[in-house]
Amino acid sequence: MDGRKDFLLPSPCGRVNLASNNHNQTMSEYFPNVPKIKYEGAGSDNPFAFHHYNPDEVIAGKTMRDHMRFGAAYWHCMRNGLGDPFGDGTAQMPWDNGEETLENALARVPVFFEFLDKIDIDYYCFHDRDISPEGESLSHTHEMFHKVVDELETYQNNSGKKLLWGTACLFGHPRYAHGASTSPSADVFAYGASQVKNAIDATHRLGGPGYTFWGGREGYGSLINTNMKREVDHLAAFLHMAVDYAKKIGYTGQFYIEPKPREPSTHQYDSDSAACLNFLREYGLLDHFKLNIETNHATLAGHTMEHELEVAMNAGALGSIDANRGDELLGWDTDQFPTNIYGTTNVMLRLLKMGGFTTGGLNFDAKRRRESHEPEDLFHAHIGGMDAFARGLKIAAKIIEDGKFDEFVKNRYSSYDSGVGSKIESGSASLESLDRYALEIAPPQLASGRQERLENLLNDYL
Ligand code: XLS
Ligand code: NI
Ligand code: NI
Repeated sequence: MDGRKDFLLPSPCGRVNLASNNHNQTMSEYFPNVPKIKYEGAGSDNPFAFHHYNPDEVIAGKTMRDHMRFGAAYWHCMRNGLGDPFGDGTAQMPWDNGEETLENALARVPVFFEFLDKIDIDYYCFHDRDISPEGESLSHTHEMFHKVVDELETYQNNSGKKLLWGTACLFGHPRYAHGASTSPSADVFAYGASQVKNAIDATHRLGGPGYTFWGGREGYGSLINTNMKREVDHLAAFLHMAVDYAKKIGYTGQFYIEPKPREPSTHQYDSDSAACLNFLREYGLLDHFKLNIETNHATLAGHTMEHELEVAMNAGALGSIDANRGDELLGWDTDQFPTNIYGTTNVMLRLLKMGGFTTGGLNFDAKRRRESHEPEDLFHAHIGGMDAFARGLKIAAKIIEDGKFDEFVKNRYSSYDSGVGSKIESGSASLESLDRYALEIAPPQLASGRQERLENLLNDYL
């Protein structure tokens, strides 16, 4: 352990270790070496160009821009210093003086909007504590928050950029060590409620079509000191309050829950799509919530992303996507940019079949590697993710158009389309009627699942 210092896990909201702490500069351009990123086609070798994402190209009846509804994460782009459990942040942010002040918070806004403009991303997402710091009191915190929201509103109006969803950071501050709505302290619950009220106000004001709950610390470290039933009841009460408040102020945006099984908690109550749906049903919340599914969280839950998407879709509850990927060799939320075409194809296949997003989008909840510390790396990272999804979209559209997989799967279940199968599906069969039927037929003959043949076919499209 020599030479290794104690560390705090870098928080995705509001805690930055800056490698370079130059004082705020009044610059008109924060990324002077980066041009506006445009589509140049697959033949281009310009690293500052899209090679596949052509925003205005129409695929399967819609422009790529409208299919994707790409979002950038304020926390990763503006607040993630790229620290890790073993070392400080490395990210160069010459516009940021490292201070937790309103002035510094306001100074980040133009940087972020220049980034959105140059990368040609239409949407963004933020936690309250990404955009503004904790104050000396809760009211001071809210006051600074709404000042930065004013600034964001001005920049949105001047640029046409839009909020995809807002959220509150109920996991970074030490007061949330035991959770927020699941904290054993009712006062902490109240603080969390106050933050959420203000974050919903801000999301409403900024026209955000969605609001996300990621229960960062809504879980437990150990059951030895935990009343799980009370905690889950409290979580549900908290979400019901949010639903009631939205109704009261006329906020009609979509609420999302973002499943994640663990990290930072040992077990999080929103552990995967199925657990979230069960919780929402049990507490009468399913009409008010959809899911925001994140690829790396699916991996941590021991599922594929497509599994998580299908579970949500089958319940009519797929709302939005946090686009990233994990590292199969590491067991934590590495939040890497999505570069795996197989993965993006599988996501886009589901999205196309669902008929696309309504309120949601593909939010890059992703960060650069600690070694990619220069501002221009932000661009390379997002370009790669956008191109990977563009390729996934084109491949998925072709697969659906050809219909080969759909036909195979349809045929695989065709015994349910008529005869005894249709009676089973319509509910008119019983154990007794099936007993009589089974005794009369020859033993069932099975057809091959052809998994390998289909995997070969999928590879032919890539
Ligand atoms: C953390 C989550 C978080 C949410 C928003 O793992 O992905 O970033 O997306 O609170
Ligand atoms: Ni996320
Ligand atoms: Ni995550």
